[in-house]
Amino acid sequence: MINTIVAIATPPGKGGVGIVRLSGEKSLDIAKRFFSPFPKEIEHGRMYFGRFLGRVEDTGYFVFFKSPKSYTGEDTVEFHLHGSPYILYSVVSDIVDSGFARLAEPGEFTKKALFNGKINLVEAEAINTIISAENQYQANVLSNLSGKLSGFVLRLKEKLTNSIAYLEAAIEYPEEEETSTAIEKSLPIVNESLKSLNKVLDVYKKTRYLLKGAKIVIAGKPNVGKSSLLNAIAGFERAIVTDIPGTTTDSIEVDIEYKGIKFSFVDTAGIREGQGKIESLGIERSFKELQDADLILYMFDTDYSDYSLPQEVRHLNFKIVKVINKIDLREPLGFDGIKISAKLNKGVNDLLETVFQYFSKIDFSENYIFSQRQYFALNRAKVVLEHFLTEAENELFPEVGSAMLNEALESLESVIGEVTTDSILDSVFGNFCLGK
Ligand SMILES: Nc1nc2c(ncn2[C@@H]2O[C@H](COP(=O)(O)OP(=O)(O)OP(=O)(O)O)[C@@H](O)[C@H]2O)c(=O)[nH]1
Ligand SMILES: [Mg+2]
Repeated sequence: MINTIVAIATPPGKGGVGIVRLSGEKSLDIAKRFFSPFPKEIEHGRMYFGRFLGRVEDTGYFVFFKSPKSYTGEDTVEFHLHGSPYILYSVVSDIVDSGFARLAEPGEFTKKALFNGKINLVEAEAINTIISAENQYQANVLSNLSGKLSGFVLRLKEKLTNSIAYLEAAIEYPEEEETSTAIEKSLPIVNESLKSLNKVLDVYKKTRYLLKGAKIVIAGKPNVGKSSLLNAIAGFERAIVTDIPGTTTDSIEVDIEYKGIKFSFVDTAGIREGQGKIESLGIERSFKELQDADLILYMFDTDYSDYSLPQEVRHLNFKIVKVINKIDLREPLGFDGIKISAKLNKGVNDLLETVFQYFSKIDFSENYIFSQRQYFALNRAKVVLEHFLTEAENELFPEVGSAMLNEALESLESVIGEVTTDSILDSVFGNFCLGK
């Protein structure tokens, strides 16, 4: 089994510099074999200038990082050559053909870092997210998040471990420790842990749009100008606009970036009753989009005098912004929302600004979670702790209580990778790219 791995670390395509990265015990031997002149004494982290002598020759640098002071924790070599895909591929082939190294799997460098204790699972996830950062938030904030989340989980773990200790003592020495006092003693700790978990989970629900983009759904009755607004936002005729009610029968999405946040605007079929099959299916889809929206723009036009929200969307009130369109036709009276003319592109910028303000008000410094996986693991811990509290109201034996808290502990450990399974690793490393 060949343990040394090699891959191109820079993105596919041409660039000024391209890096081929090696990790494993044979790294230095490979450098010795292909790089000339090869220095007599090698210093950790120093760049050496010379030539890579393979089927293609190229001038550049190589650098050696000695274990454990490298990204993966193993001996690592990087060749910094010219960023031509042809050169880099032939360098990798030369190295693989030498029999000293094999091609790395996607994410394998980071996986090695994880297994060698250089980083934890949360940090591995952060690396992948930072690599694919698409906006300011992801790039700036994520680098701090992994430390925050790990710290949060460790603090919580410590508290629960203390509680488990009380319960275990009551199980071991029932004569000294009253079983009911052991449960009572752990109640405030479980309560407090649950509170902090709830807070972190709630903030995630409000801020997850920063990772995947905020979904803004444009809804309303047929013909009010929803598709016209989508087109105004897109800056081109994305959706078909006609004066026939029921023109849009499917959801149409347009992605834009505004002040560093990604927004996906979704135009939907106008909501009305008793239509044909296609339109009804479209309307059903509109309702689905509404459920999934981070924010809803509910649109009226100046033909209407009743500006109340329909029954079906009223319960989503907290995230609805009312918009009235076609103000070029007449001035809406008594309307307490945003006034626009999609056709004349009037007020559309103010609308975008309002949408942006809605999201920028959310305080994401409180957010610790940045993947679904982390969310589900913490949520499982939360559910178990809630269960503990309800059971404790009746009668909870220390054995059962301890088993529950251990289950919560395990969920917490799975967040930072102290407990890992193949499915956890797959979910973290499944979308890594080569060379990372
Ligand atoms: N005067 C005026 N007409 C508008 C304005 N916005 C849209 N319209 C017109 O209103 C009609 C309907 O516009 P659409 O954008 O297709 O409306 P919709 O809400 O998408 O309609 P459905 O897809 O049927 O639900 C078209 O004839 C548009 O030209 C506006 O600001 N002013
Ligand atoms: Mg439409």
